Amino acid sequence: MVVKEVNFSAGFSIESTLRKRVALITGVTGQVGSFLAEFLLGKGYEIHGLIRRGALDNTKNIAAIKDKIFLHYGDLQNSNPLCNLLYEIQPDEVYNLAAQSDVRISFDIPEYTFDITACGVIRLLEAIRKFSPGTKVFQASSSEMYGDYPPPQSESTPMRPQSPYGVAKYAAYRIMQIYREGYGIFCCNGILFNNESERRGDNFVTQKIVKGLLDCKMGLKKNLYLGNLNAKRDWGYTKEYVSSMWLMLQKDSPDDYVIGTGYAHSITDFLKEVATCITINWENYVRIDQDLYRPNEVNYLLADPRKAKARLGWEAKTSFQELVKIMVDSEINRRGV
Ligand code: NAP
Ligand code: F7E
Repeated sequence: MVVKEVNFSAGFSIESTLRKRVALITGVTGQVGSFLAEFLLGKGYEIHGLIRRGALDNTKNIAAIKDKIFLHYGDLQNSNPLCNLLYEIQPDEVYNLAAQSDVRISFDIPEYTFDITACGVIRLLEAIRKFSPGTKVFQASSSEMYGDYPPPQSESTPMRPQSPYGVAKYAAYRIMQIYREGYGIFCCNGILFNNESERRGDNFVTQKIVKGLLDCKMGLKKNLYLGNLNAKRDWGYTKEYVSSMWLMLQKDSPDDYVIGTGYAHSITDFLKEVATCITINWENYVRIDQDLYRPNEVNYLLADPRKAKARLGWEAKTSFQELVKIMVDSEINRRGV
């Protein structure tokens, strides 16, 4: 077993310069995890991904890189495989992207959401503390933690989560800080505002609108049913967010950073932008379904990302209009129309 130093300030140890740096990504099959794996491969890392066994193949997002990374079956619900994995691979960096990430669904399965999204982080941190304490850890925290606290939201904004998902992410965020302060583990929270891409899951409103309006345009569907159109989100492009995660772990000391664009738009704005791209009158097709409203809504999320720019040199470059176009063009290409 390779024994590594616990040293926040020395950059890379001699031992780590002699071998490839090793990263473990949980949630590697998701939209963020797949972009991060590609990014780290480009930096020469040896990548290990934690993957759940499913009845159906869930590796669509990593199809192009599957042969270049090591996949390990496991689940954040289960400590033993996490402990074994940390002991065996002694990663330099762990990126925890695994979560029950759907806010709406967290109201239906709150207990499960908390178990994965909060307790899962405790399981992972315990495995790191016991078997690989020199490993640096990135946690995908969420702007959903701010809940109804008015915008803009920065690292010092109070958190008042409004969903089971938000509460679970807040618990995980605090646990990360406790392991940082209490055990000296290099723990960083990236407080990610909404980030989207051509790999976004179909349940989330951006992808639902892109695919739904295209279905209407092609005559495949008569209507697109949505909930609250007035909520505002700070939407950025996932592909460029992953470098911020890596940058956090390259700093001399661990810290928490807001990652977002600094611009917010409503769901209606998103509808209008997609409609412009594909030339359709969205109002003819969109219908409101009260069942798609949430028991509690988060109305307005807007990042204040100045700390990330000042300390990491990171800022979002893709505009709202460019993001929408990326998602629309990708879906049009996929359909071959
Ligand atoms: P996503 O596409 O839903 O990906 C979630 C990943 O977690 C998938 O790989 C999923 O695996 C895995 N996963 C779920 N439950 C698991 C479990 N019990 N054990 C192990 N793996 C499990 O989400 P994303 O958009 O990539 O987001 C990545 C992370 O960032 C999540 O933690 C999310 O909460 C957080 N976040 C995202 C945003 C955003 O706007 N995208 C903003 C703030 C924070 P399967 O393929 O098997 O389902
Ligand atoms: O909803 C409204 C909905 O599900 C955005 C996750 O990545 O970002 C994401 O969570 C807004 C909400 O994302 C529909 O009420 C209207 O106000 O796309 P969403 P989210 O809840 O913001 C945060 C930062 C994360 O951390 C999460 O992991 O859109 N909305 N009508 C709708 N939303 C959905 N899903 N479906 C609708 O029909």
